[in-house]
Formats: sequence, C-alpha cells, structure tokens
Amino acid sequence: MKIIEPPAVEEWSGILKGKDIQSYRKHFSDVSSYYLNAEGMDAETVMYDVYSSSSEEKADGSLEWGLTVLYPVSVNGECNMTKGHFHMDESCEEIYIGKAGEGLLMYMDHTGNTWCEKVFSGSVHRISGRYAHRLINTGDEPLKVMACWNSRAGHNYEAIQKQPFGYRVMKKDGKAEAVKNEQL
Ligand code: PAN
Ligand code: ZN
Repeated sequence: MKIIEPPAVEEWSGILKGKDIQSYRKHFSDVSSYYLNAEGMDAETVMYDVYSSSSEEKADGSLEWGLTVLYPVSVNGECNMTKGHFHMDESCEEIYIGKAGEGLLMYMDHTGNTWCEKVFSGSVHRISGRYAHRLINTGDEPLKVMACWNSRAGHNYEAIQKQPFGYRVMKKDGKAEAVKNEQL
C-alpha cells in the first residue's frame, strides 16, 4: 500500500495550495454596486479570494470544493461580504464549514425573507439550494470558510440583482448590527 500527500493543503497564510486549484480575486470595483455607500473607496482594495477545485469527471454526482477568504474591510461602516447567489440548479445543496475568523452566513428565500447563522472556526452549515447565500465578515481578521457543492449547482447572480438581500450588516462602535435594506 502506498501513502501519498493529499491533493490540497491549506496553509496558515490562508492560501490553498495543490494540484488543479483555481483561484480568483475580487477587488472593490467588482462588488461596489452591492454596498450602500461606495464613496471614497479605492477600486483596487482586495475584498476576497476564492480557491476551488472541480472534479475531472463532471458527472451528475460530482462535487467541487473551495475556500473563501474574506478580508476585514469596512465600506463606510458596512461589513465586507461576498456577492451572494442562488444556485442555478436549486436542487443542489451546499456545505460551508467555518475555518477562521468571525462572521455571518446570510440566507434569503424567494420571498425576500432574510436571516443569518453565525460563522466561526468549526461552525458547519447546510445550505438549501432554494436559498440565496452570502458570507459577511464581522470580525477583525480574515474570515475563512470551506465549501463543498455539486458540480451542477451553478451560480445565479442575476436573481440577487433583481431581489437583493433584505438586510445589510453595519459595524458601529466595533459591534456588528443588521439594518433593514431600505433600498428595496
Ligand atoms: C462559494 C462562493 C464564494 C464566493 O464558493 O461562490 O464564497 O461568493 P460569491 O460567489 O457569492 O461571490 C459558493 O457558495 N459556491 O456555490
Ligand atoms: Zn453557493
């Protein structure tokens, strides 16, 4: 029997290294429209990195997994967040596992009903394919979350643009608080 290295290893720096790992970076200019007040922000600010690995097979049961690193950036008091999305195929669930930092996993159903689960190192989340999901960094360190989803899931960002999440998370005096999204 041979024992070999695992296909990927997470390093303390927050970087995932291994064979066939893809990654992309979101700067503020990519996500500015999601925030209440984008004034004065540097377009080049690094907001989040996503590392992922997809199955070579792409069969119905194939899985993909990834690591999101969401930096502790304040956008005029609003906490840094991922764009958020529904899945294209709403029968596809997803698992998130908190690895480091502190934050919230915001959910929204198709009627606009919005709620959150706390995210921290060791927290485990089962996301229904019917719910939009977004990560929000409420802490002072990078929020790191591992994810695993079906290759068929896809990302539906358009639906979020038509029906944004019902709440925003702002930080006041060092404390995160949810405020109703008045632009709806
Ligand atoms: C995650 C997300 C990742 C980035 O891998 O794609 O956290 O968030 P956005 O895609 O909303 O910008 C996932 O939920 N995949 O399905
Ligand atoms: Zn997803």
